[in-house]
Amino acid sequence: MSLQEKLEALKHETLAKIEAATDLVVLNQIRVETLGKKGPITEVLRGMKDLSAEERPKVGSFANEIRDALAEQLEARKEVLEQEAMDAALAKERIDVTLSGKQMPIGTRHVLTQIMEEMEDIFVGMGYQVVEGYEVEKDHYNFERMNLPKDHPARDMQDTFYITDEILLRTHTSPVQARTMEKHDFSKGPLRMVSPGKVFRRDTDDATHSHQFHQIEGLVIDKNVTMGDLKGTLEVLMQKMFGEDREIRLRPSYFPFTEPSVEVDVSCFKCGGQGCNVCKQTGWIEILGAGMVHPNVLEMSGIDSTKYSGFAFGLGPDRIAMLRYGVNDIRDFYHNDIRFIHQFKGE
Ligand code: FA5
Repeated sequence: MSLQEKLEALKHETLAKIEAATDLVVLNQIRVETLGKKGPITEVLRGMKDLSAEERPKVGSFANEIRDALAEQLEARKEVLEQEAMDAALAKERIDVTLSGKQMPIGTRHVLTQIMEEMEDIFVGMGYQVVEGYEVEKDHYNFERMNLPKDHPARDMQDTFYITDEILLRTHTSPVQARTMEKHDFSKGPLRMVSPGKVFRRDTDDATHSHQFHQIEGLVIDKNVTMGDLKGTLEVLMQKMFGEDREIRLRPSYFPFTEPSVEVDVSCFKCGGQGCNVCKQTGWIEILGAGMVHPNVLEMSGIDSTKYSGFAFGLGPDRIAMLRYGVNDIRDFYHNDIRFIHQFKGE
């Protein structure tokens, strides 16, 4: 076989290999094997020194032709394979933007938290500060500083979870009054505070009572604070919570820490006062306890009761939420049934 024939055969063989190559690694191997320094073409070119002067340029230019043709085919095939690799990668990474997204369940604030924050906002708008208290409290603040010494019969009004003789789960948010009063610097202005939070009583759970519930305590101390201020404040609160045409009425009551003490009713938002199942046919709904801070409570906190007076109130957000949303059983707030909770998505 002449050199030319050998080269011709090599060309055909290599072109077939190039055509058959399906990936870039194999293609590169073909290039190295055929056109590389140790490849057959280089070998032919190297052996030219043994050829006659006549044959040398012919074989030389033929070998170069074949080398160029193969290099061209290798390049062309490389482009095809690169394009195919790119297409395959794009197809694999393809994102279908029309697919619907995964729904992440989003939590909501509990309806009682929402109600309490709504009321806090109303008070902040009237210049009150929001104060946090302790759920585990001293008997001293929960009772004694609230004018309920150890043997006071009115302690029975709030059946208590004791931890030790002196430590208990607070039965109301009123101890925050005492803690705030003793710290307040009256030279800087009057005291206006609300304190929301959990309270605990050994009450038997039923539709309107829970052993754990919430209260919002309110306290204002200044010179010349009157019962009229208390009434006006609570009227604003109730109108914002239950509608502009709500009215309130005060009924005499008893709390050891206020004198006089009142129970506050709001005119029924459902029947407007005609009488219905929500207000038990009375036209009024009892909503909170309040009164003028007892002089003993002021004095025990180091406040001169001849100069200062104040009002206080304690309302139950659980009951307010029940009234507003028509919830018949307070225990629904605490069972954490997602079907119930999800009804109050808030804004
Ligand atoms: C008190 O706890 C007084 N500390 C309120 C107060 C503060 C009066 C400041 C004067 C001055 P009372 O026990 O009535 O009061 O409770 C207040 C409110 O808490 C009630 O009107 C009611 O809405 C709510 N409440 C009381 N017991 C329960 C209970 N077991 N479950 C749910 N809510 C309750």
